[in-house]
Amino acid sequence: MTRLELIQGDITKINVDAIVNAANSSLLGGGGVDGAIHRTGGKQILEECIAIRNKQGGCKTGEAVYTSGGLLPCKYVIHTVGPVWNNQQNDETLLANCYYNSLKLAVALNIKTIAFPNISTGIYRFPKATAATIAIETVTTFLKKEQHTLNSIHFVCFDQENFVLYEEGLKNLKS
Ligand code: AR6
Repeated sequence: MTRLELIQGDITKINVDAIVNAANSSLLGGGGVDGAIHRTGGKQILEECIAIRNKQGGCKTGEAVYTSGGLLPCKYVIHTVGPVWNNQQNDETLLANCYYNSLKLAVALNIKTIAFPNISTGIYRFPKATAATIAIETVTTFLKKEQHTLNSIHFVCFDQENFVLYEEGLKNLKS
C-alpha cells in the first residue's frame, strides 16, 4: 500500500527521495516554488537544467525531466511544466499529465518517496479546487494502473486554501 500524505509547508524542506518542481518550459527557473527550489538547491540544479535544455530544448507542458537535488535534502528534483490556465478542456488533461509523467519518471528512477506541490495553482492561475481533484485522481489512478514500488506520495500545500481542499479530497477518498 502506498501512503498518501498531506503536508502544509515549504517543499524544499521535505525529506523525500524526490520533490517535483512546477517549472516553466525554459527550465531556467522563475518565481513561486520554482524560485524556491533553485534558490535553496543551488547552482547545480540550474546547470543540469541548462544541459537538458541544450540537449532537448527544455520541457513541454505536461512532460517531466529530472535533475539531482543539489543542496536540497532530496536526491532528485523532477521538473514538470503545468499548463497556464486558459479555461479550456485541454488544461485539465495537461495538468493530469504532469502528475502522471512525474510518477512514471519517479518509478523509472526507483524512487520510493515523492512530494508534489500544487502545480499550476500559483502564477499559472489554475483553479485550486479543480487542480486538487485532478492531482488526487491522477495519483490514485496511477497507483491502481501502473506497476510501481512507491511507499509514499506527499502533497505539499503552501497555502491554507489548497491545504483545506486536499484535506477534503483525501478524506473523500477514504470514505
Ligand atoms: N513549497 C511548496 N509550495 C510552494 C512553494 C514552496 N516553497 N512556493 C510556492 N508554492 P507556482 P505555477 C505553491 O506559482 O502556478 C514560476 O515562475 C504556490 O502557493 O510556484 O505552476 C515557474 O517558473 C502554489 O500553490 O507555480 C513558472 O513560470 C503552487 O506552489 C510558473 O511560476 C504553484 O505555484 C509556474 O506557475
